[in-house]
Amino acid sequence: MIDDGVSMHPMVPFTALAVPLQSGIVPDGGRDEIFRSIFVVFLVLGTIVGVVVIGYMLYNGYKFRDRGERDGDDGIDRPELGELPEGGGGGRKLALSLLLSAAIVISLITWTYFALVDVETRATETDDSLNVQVEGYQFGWEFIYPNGNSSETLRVPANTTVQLTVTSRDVFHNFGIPAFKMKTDAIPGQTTDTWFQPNETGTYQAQCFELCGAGHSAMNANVTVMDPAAYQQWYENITPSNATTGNATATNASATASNATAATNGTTAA
Ligand SMILES: [Cu+2]
Repeated sequence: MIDDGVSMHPMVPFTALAVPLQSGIVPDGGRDEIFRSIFVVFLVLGTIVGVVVIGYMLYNGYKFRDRGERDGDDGIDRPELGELPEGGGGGRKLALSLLLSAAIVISLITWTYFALVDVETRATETDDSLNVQVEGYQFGWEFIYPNGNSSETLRVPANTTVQLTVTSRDVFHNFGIPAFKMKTDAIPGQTTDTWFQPNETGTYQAQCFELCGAGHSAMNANVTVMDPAAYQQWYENITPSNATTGNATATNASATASNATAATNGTTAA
């Protein structure tokens, strides 16, 4: 596959761009996994570079230390005050260190670029992902699903890319779910696209990240990541009136009960 891309194909630049995305070199998965990979790679490389640089500095500091009377005993030619260093090997050390740093920095930039391109582009891809509209208002969030129903709790199936179209009904807000490393503007009259991919079921917190008024600090919403089968069942059973509670059976049952009571009362009165 890689060979095909590099041979005489007219689309070589694009194929070449796609290769790092599919090869597994660039992290895949949820945004949290991608950002964690970037953090770990930078941490490890930074630690290695730091250890090498500081280690080499300490080694030279020790090797060329001032030994007073005993200078010269160990056969090391120490620099004298005012003497210019002669350098070794016609600048080979300098060239090597420049080349190494350039290689490390360029590969890091390229790798990070492709990891972030994936984060950016997945917001607009339309595959079998779930699309939810998010509307912010003073002070809360409403989540509108493809079937037109809405809820105050964002319910999503696990292991699915969830694409969000975010907007606001009144002032500037900012919708974010820290657990999924996702945060985007909610601006009236505009929409912003973003995505996240939850992999574990559970309840997470979404909140507003832009000071929008007196109720800003309480502008939270629960994000419930459900087992896909349970999600499907919930999704198929919600109706616009009871979507908020997320408990279709209970609401229908109580509605039926009150209707029955009304009917009975009616009969008695007549
Ligand atoms: Cu807000």
